[in-house]
Order: sequence, then structure tokens, then C-alpha cells
Amino acid sequence: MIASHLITLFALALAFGTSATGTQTVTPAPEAPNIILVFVDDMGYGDLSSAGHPTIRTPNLDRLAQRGVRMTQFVVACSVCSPSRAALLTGCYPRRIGMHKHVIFPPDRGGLNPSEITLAEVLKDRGYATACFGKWHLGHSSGLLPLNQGFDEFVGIPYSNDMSRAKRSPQDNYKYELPFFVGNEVVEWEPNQADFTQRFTGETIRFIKEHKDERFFIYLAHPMPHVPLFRSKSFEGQSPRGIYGDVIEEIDAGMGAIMATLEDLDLRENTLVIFTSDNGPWNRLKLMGGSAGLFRGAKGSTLEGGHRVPFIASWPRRIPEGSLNHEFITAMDMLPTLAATTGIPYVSPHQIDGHDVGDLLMSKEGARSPTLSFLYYAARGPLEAIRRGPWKLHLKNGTLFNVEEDPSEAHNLLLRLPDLVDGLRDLAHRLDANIVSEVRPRAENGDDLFQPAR
Ligand SMILES: [Ca+2]
Repeated sequence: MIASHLITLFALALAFGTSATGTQTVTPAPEAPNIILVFVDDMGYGDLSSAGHPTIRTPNLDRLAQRGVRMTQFVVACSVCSPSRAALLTGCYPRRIGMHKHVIFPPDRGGLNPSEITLAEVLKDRGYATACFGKWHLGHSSGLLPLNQGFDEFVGIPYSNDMSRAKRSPQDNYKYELPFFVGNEVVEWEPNQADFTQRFTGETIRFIKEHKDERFFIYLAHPMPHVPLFRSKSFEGQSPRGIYGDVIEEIDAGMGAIMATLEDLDLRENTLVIFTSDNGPWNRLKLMGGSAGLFRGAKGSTLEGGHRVPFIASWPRRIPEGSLNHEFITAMDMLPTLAATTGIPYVSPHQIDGHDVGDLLMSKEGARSPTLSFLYYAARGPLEAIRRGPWKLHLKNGTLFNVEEDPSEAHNLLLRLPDLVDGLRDLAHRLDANIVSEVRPRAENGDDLFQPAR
């Protein structure tokens, strides 16, 4: 008995170490998967044919869902780009890490603090080759780019594709040009955006081929369908939904090419592919924006349409085919969940907000959401709503909805359940105060980039 304990302890001592980033260095289990995390920009819950869109065709994404699970109650942590991406990659509320105040613009010298631990750093410490292709939007000063946050490779743009002179009239006199990066170097200014979807799909396929004998993690953050919309010649005028449909169909075709590459290399069975979006559709832009389906609200709103986005996960070795799961999960769950797929749970050296939801993705009998309460922070930072179980209270106007019975947030129950409203309001302020009391600062400028957080 004692001897076996000693052997176990010795084995653990060999398996664990601590890296420069402060995460555990762990040798992944033999069955640890490759991971491809696709995070498209501003695509709505209703923009897939499998979600009921009548005129956008997404056969490849529909097939991906058939070979995996669709989570119908997945939310992002913020309804705009930078905070949403910060939460996905760190497992934290943007508020906790100082990334809650709207998106990063070209003159901004700050960004995600390098002292935060990203999903890429966690997986890199577990032996993965890591790459970020597409849009970053977590800081573009030196020291804040993907190569400083755990990625071995970065090919893409540092912020949104509309922070550019493309499609702006000369009268606009827009000051900033869009740079295109390879690693830490700008290799182009004002790149041809019509190439974007194919280019980032191509980089993904190249990286898979180059690292087929290792484990890899690819974060494919397509800049589309954020406006201005662009697609390559061969997709022009293809979709009855117009240019927005063309753009989604090109992303879908790219997913088909990536999946075919995995099949060809015999990697499909042990690659976990996740497809989701950073926030709801930009419906202010009318036909240039997508659809949130039956949800009310859109990008920039704490109504469900801003936070609830498509979520598909496929890993043939572990996720039963054709699964549909209604449990509540969040983008902050991705870091602990994906880390745990490597065989050993992730123990963060500092407070994070996400949970390991692997049992839900894998449809384990009786598995329930570990997220008891979720706070909805507005695009510019303030707390606006709370969800607990099926209940969602909007703090500003005091509206209360049961978002499982009433996903469209159409039937306000405020007057029928006043005690519940008071309880939820108290809880929201208590949880928020807790986070605020432990805030870790974002990086503010070049000089401070490498200073510790506290
Ligand atoms: Ca976005």
C-alpha cells in the first residue's frame, strides 16, 4: 500500500512541473486530442442551416454537428469582440482582468496583460504546437501580440477588419490602415480582405500538415462575418441570403476543407473541433449583419441575442454522434475544459471563472451545468443582468425572464415573482463586488508590459 503510494507520488512528481508562465507543465495522456477552436466574428445563433436558417447553406458545419454535439445554451462573456476574446482565452470574466471596457481601437496601447495565463499557454506547456490565425484584438503593442500569449505562430490582423480604409470613402479621412502580421512583423498594409477566409483556412491546413505527428492547438479566429463583408470571387453571388450568406458559406466551405485534411491524415478521430462565434450579429447594419434566430437583441446587448451564439463540438473518439445538449455553458469554460481533455485537470495559480464542462460535451449521463450563476456585463463594462438556473434578471429595467421557457425574453415575470427579483439583484451585486475586489489590471502601455500584475 505504502509502496504503491510512493510510486504514485513519484509518477506525479515526474508528470508535473511549473513553467515560466506559472502553469503546470504536464505530459499529455496518450489519448489527448488535437484541438481546433474556430471563433468567427459577429455570427448569430440563427445563421446556420442546422439552426433553421432558410437560405444560408452550411452543409459542412451541419455535418460537424451531426458528428458531435450542439450546445444550445452556450453564451459568450461579452457581446463585443475584445472582452469576449479575453474571456475565451483566459477563462475569466473580462471584468476580472480589466478587459471589460469595450473593444481595443488602433490608438490604444494596452491589452490583455501578459501575466494572464491563456489557453494557448496552458496547452503549449502540455506539449502542443500552437497557432493563432485570423483576428487577435487583445492588444497590438509590442509584447501584447499572440506570440507573447502562448502562440508559436500568428498570421492575421491585430484588430477588427473595419479599422481600415477598406470600403471607407475618402471623405471619411480614416487615419488608420489595417496591418497584416506574420509573427510579430507587419508584412502588409491594407491586405486584400477578399482573400481572408481562404487565407486563414489555408494557414490552418498548412499547420495541421506540418504538425501532424505532434499534438496541435489551432485558434482559427476568422475576421468574417464582421463588416465590411468580403468573400472571394468564387463565392460572389452564390447565396440567396446575399453577401452575408456568401461569407458564411465560404467559412463553411473552409470548414469542409479542414475536416477533409484531418480525414486524409487520419487525424479526424482524435481531433476536437469546436465552432462558435465571439458575439451575436450586428443587426444595426441591417442586411450586412446576421440573425440571432428567435433571440431578442444583438451584438452590443445583454439580451440573449448578444450573448447566445452557435456552439458545435466534434471529437469522434469521445463525443457521441448527433448529441444535443441544453445545459448552460459559457466561453469561460473552454480553458479548463480543453486543458482537461489532455488527461489532467487544470489547476490555475490564480482565480478563474470557467469550469470543466467536458462531461456535458461528452453527454455523460446525468451531467449538469457547473455554472450556478452567470453575470452579463455590458459592452462598455457595467453589470447589466444575471442568470441563475432558468431565471434571468435585467438589473437596469428590472425585467425578469425564464429563458428556458421563454428564450425570446418576451414575457416579463417581474410582478409575479418579486421575491425572486430581490434575491437575484442581491446575488448579482454580491458576485460582482467579489470580482471587483480581486481585479487584475490589463496591460496599459509599452513600458509596463512586462511588469507583474500586482
Ligand atoms: Ca465580434
